[in-house]
Amino acid sequence: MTEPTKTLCPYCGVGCGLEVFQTAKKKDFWQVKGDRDHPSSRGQICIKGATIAESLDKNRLEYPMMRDSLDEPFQRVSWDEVLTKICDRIANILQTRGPEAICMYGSGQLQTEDYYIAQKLLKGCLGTNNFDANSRLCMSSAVAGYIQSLGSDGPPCCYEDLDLTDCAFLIGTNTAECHPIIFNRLAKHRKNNPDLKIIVVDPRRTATAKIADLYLAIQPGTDIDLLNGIAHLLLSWGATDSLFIEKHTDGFADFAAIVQKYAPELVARRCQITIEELETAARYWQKSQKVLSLWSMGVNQSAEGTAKVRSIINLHLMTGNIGKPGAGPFSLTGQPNAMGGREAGGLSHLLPGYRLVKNPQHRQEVERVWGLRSGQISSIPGLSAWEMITGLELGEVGLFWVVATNPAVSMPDLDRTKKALKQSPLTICQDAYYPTETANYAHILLPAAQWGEKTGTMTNSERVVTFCPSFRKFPGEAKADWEIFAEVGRRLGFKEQFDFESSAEVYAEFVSLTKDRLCDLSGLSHSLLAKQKTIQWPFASGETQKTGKRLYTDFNFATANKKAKFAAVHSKGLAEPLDRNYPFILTTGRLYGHWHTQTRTGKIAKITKMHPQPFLEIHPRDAEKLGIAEGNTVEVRSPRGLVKLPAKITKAISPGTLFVPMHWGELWADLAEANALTHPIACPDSLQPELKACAVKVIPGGSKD
Ligand SMILES: Nc1nc2c(c(=O)[nH]1)N[C@H]1C(S)=C(S)[C@@H](COP(=O)(O)OP(=O)(O)OC[C@H]3O[C@@H](n4cnc5c(=O)[nH]c(N)nc54)[C@H](O)[C@@H]3O)O[C@H]1N2
Ligand SMILES: Nc1nc2c(c(=O)[nH]1)N[C@H]1C(S)=C(S)[C@@H](COP(=O)(O)OP(=O)(O)OC[C@H]3O[C@@H](n4cnc5c(=O)[nH]c(N)nc54)[C@H](O)[C@@H]3O)O[C@H]1N2
Ligand code: SF4
Ligand SMILES: [Mo]
Repeated sequence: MTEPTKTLCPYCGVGCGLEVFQTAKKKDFWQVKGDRDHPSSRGQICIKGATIAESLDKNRLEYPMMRDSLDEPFQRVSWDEVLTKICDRIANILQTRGPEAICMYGSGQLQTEDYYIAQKLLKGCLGTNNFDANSRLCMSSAVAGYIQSLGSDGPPCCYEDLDLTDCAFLIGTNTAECHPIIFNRLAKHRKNNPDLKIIVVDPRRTATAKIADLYLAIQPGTDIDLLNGIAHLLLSWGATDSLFIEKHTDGFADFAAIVQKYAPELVARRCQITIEELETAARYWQKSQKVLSLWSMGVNQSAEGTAKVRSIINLHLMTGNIGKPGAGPFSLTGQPNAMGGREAGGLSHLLPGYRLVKNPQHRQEVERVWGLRSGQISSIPGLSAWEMITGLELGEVGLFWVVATNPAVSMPDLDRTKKALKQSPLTICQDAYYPTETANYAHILLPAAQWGEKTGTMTNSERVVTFCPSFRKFPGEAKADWEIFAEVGRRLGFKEQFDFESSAEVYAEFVSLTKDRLCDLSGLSHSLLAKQKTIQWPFASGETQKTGKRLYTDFNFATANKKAKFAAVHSKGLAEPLDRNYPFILTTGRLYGHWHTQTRTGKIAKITKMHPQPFLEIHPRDAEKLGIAEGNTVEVRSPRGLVKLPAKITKAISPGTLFVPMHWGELWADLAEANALTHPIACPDSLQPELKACAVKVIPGGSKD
């Protein structure tokens, strides 16, 4: 057996440590086990991590490919030819239309080094902030909520808090299936501490709800009613931390005034829970010394996502549950390096080091390090993911460069998305695999080296950075994503800006831009990480001892006056109201074994056996009313599209609500795309679309047309 390589699981934001090794007998055959030394997972892994090696060599994209139009087959081309074509096009667009016609759409599955070089190329050298990532569909409400309430992005908690809390408040998260190792840790704490209270808030009774002391099956979109309702009771019971509110927060009076309006009767009616259930939730908050809130897409993917996040933080501020062990508002990141992406400035309104495009000082600081003239970085936030789609519709986008994401499955309103993609004058799809649904809409395919083939870093939900070294050769002519961007930059004349010999040099420059920022990683380097394997930030240069565990332990927040801000927000409910034609709420989400659009997990027998086909969850009462039996093919329509799926009749879903998993795109099944139905209406602050709810109708036997 070879010496194992310690690395990070490239799937979810839990960020489990893996050890990858090779049995000497078989070349390029890899096995994986949990890394017992990794502080975030201590040797545990789930089925996705355990089977990752099986996907490494299946259906890889190995060579650059090109075609002139979407109805032609792809032809293999050389890197030189394809890069010449891309650079000519960029130069032409810059000359004729300006940089705003160039867009890159990236991913929380890139390494930090890839992300950073993409920012430098687009936002720095080309002068457009049109870099957005699939994190827009994922974490952007959490980012906006943290910034507005606490002054900066950055989850304040760590996984140790899972062992120390006396009340875990899980809202809009199916932790058991989507962050299983975090769930296991909480379940273990529960076993050892029968006094621990667990509240789960989700319209679906998921596997997560099974460990709940209190499960609240709220109506989709009523989270703010519930959160304000809990605040109302705490306030009326005098269960607040007045000293904390007084010394460390602003805006309490306005918040309290709003909350007055959320009387238990009203809240219970809107959420469709009982007053007793609401009171029990508030009692758990009141009685606990350390409340830890965990949330994910049931909160973020909403037209009021930022307000939902801020309403969670409100409860923490009014009870002083932040900046101390076992307590705090803890958003669970979805992808393995969505956190690193945020650090590197990987959304269209951000710059590296938790900086903002709109802030002139921030722009200057970045321009200086990038060796650019003052004013080169635009002060206008770039297009968000969905705005890139509408930009294509309007003919405003001349080059659409998609990297490590599969928008032809994961974007809302797929019919509209696909039509827009067909209108694109030039789409580049830079992916590790072929085919993918998005490749069908591309003119150029660039083969990317993936996890295990390039050396870089990733940051997990608890701010732990893990070194991910390469252990396997690039397939064919694939290249690391950052190398592709750097080569384009050099060819466009930015030789000095992209004069990097290795990803270690890229990382060194990136961390220098985090000095004295909340996400201070300036003490990190590839060489230190190669030795220590993991380091939690903040970790400033010159640091000798660990400092990274929790943020805001001195209760000095990242706002100008160091005080956290209460949000006074009303509940608005769902963006798309139900009506007689579309009387059901559809929600969408994930299953334990599959990863997103199945580019990897769809090829792993153990996983496809676990989840053989897509389905529609419907409550027995609704099924009976509509004459639907288990397994019947049912058509579901929204104003935008349709799916036809076998019915899975279950009490796990609330009456009036339906669920479809998001994993089946057009390569994997016919008429099974959850996003054929969803709409793009987004939160006005975070621009994150409401992928968790749309209005639909159910046609039991299928429609005639
Ligand atoms: N197995 C697996 N794990 C994954 C992933 C994967 O693809 N597969 N992807 C990763 C990524 S990128 C992400 S973002 C995370 C997502 O992790 P989660 O957010 O936990 O997963 P989802 O299934 O998308 O949605 C969570 C829950 O939100 C609930 N929900 C819907 N509407 C509402 C509402 O209005 N209010 C509340 N309170 N809840 C609501 C749904 O019923 C669902 O159970 O998972 C990560 N982990
Ligand atoms: N209806 C509905 N839609 C959703 C969601 C939902 O809950 N409901 N969730 C949303 C969320 S939270 C997310 S995160 C998105 C996820 O959606 P996507 O990002 O579209 O899903 P993935 O399948 O993870 O796509 C990642 C792609 O990157 C490729 N890849 C992997 N590693 C590398 C690499 O190193 N380099 C390159 N260049 N390519 C690589 C993979 O082959 C794959 O094609 O979906 C969003 N869409
Ligand atoms: S919990 Fe997430 S990080 Fe851990 S092994 Fe599973 S998919 Fe990988
Ligand atoms: Mo995500």
